[in-house]
Amino acid sequence: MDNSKIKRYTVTAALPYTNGPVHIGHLAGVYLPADTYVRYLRSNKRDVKFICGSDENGVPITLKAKKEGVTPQVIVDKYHKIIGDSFKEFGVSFDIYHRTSSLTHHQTASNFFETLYKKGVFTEEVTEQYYDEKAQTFLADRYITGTCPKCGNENAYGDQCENCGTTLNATDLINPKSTLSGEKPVRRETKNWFLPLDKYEERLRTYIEGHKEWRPNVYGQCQSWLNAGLQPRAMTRDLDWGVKVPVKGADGKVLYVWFDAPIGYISATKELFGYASLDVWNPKLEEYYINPKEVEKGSWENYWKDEGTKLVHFIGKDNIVFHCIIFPAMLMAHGDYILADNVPANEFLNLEGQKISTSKNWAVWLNEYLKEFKDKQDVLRYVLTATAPETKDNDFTWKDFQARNNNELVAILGNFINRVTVLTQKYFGGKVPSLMTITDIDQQVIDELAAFPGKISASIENYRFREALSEVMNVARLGNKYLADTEPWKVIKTDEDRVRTILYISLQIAANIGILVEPFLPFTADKLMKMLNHGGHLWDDAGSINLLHSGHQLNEPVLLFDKIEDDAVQAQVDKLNQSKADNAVQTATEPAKENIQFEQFSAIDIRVATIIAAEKVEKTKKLLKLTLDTGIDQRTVVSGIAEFYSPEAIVGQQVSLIVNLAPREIKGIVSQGMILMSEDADGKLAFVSPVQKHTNGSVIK
Ligand code: B3M
Ligand code: ZN
Repeated sequence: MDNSKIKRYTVTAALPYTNGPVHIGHLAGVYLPADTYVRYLRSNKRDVKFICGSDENGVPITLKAKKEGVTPQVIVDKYHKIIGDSFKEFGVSFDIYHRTSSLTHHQTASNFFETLYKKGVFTEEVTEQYYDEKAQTFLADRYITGTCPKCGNENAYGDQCENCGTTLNATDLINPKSTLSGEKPVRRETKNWFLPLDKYEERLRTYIEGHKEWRPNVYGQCQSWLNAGLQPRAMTRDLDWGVKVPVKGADGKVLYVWFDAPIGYISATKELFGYASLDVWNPKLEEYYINPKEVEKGSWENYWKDEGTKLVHFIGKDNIVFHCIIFPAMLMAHGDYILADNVPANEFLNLEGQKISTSKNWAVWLNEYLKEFKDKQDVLRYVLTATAPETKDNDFTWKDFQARNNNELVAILGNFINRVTVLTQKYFGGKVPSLMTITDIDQQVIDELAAFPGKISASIENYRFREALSEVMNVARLGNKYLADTEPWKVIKTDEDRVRTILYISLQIAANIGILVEPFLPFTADKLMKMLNHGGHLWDDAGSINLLHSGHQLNEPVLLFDKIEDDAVQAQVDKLNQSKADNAVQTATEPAKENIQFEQFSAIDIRVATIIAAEKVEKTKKLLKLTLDTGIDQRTVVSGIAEFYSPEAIVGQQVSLIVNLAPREIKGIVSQGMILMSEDADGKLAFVSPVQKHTNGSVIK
């Protein structure tokens, strides 16, 4: 969008599902770039609203509630608070953090649907969906598991097999099973309302192709959706949690979560402007982000319906189609709204070489990080921006975290600020000295400094936050180099005026850093500005060497950053390894089998027996031929334990034997029974034996 036409900005960050806390992947992918962008705009005195909230509808929430045996409301209340707190603690400066369970949202989403319905936008279609007769409910995709037709994974979901990554329809699954009742679901007809995306294909193509400046990953994904041809998509679901479908005959149906969630941006904006009556304000929210008595003046509609508004959605790459195809189609169908000018979606952040996974607890949770690295929000903000997955997936490692803190924040940024402020205290009692004669080397530094704000602006406005942050660090590098070249600590012995100039210029560099670093590291900027006893400067002031006046008194220097020691990061690595170990156990453990009746169990005759002879079965690797004393008789059993036990070692060993298993012939030997073995995650076998010697023939029950 042409900069001169922009009157205001609406910046949204994806609404997190309230089915768990947020982790570093969320922060790196969405909330930090969005916050940096918005802070930069504010520093440029632009009119901007930064919108977010909790996504509290949809199956992810109901599944979590089922799992924990509580109502969805309990889940959303819990995580809305945890997530909101994390954002606040990390300085993510939303103008509002709203929630889609609010009345304002239900009304807004419902009205939006109704408008489209009345315009005749939707098509009604009756389709067959799986229905759980026992639980008396239609089953959303995630409530159905079964065998993946592609890879044979027995625990594939109705929408996706997490083993091979294939996208599935619930009806593709072999042996589908309801996760609610364990029953086999039946197909039943149900009516839903579909958004005919195909009808918007041409307009969407024009829209997308008008934005060739979008990131290649975003633009490319949109192209491939369009090229594949768009299909009508159901905008309603048979579910009892969410926004009710405001149409006759739609009992028991709610809006598809991806229909209502993006409307959540609009309802949050409405709420921000005091659209709702006071009794629906959420007291918890006000405490976070806004003062209810000072609702914004003006109209929310300007931020959504005026052509002079630049709308930007920050999201993760798995949300691209919803923000670039489906939501724009909804907005087009409605007719009153502007479309996004950019959708800077990030790729994924991995953790120590593996995909971040909530279910495997392979993550760094923000609420936990803050307990373990107190007051180090900006260290994480720094590392996550410096390694942001802007163009490809990236990896977060604790070693890199430590290295970037120690070698960059401490050694470059912290060191420069510390040197300047300490020297100023030492030589001039903490007062900004006067600028005396300017030499060539000074002028060069002054010129270089002046060029930074423009460069950094260009990077931020093009959503290249990594690049922008590395330029901010270059300002500190410039300062360090200037001090190293001019050596004020030596010159002080011979030429105090020269040192005045050097420190004057260095202090201006420090104050510039305070402005330029603020969008990225707000806590550090704050600390630095307090140290400089200064504030109120905005982006436009950057580049100048007149920010701190001669004679201005600084405050006592404090350290901006401190070193992170090996044991602190080792503790984090250990914690992850523990998750890995816990998971190995969980994933290797066979899923529990279905219940059996007691009669079925007692039909199995298990006895204590002693191995009295053992030999290898020829031409096999795994088999031993054993002779057993069962207390009833002596018999031969063939057992696949040769890789774990040598024949000599097990003579005399007591074991548990199923004595009434029908005889089977194995490699020409008749095996009469089966020895019970336990098998661990790695497939290792061990005897299951009485812990003290029992008479052969004793019954195991
Ligand atoms: N809650 C999906 C997610 O967390 C979804 C984003 C909604 S943005 C309107 O990945
Ligand atoms: Zn599969």
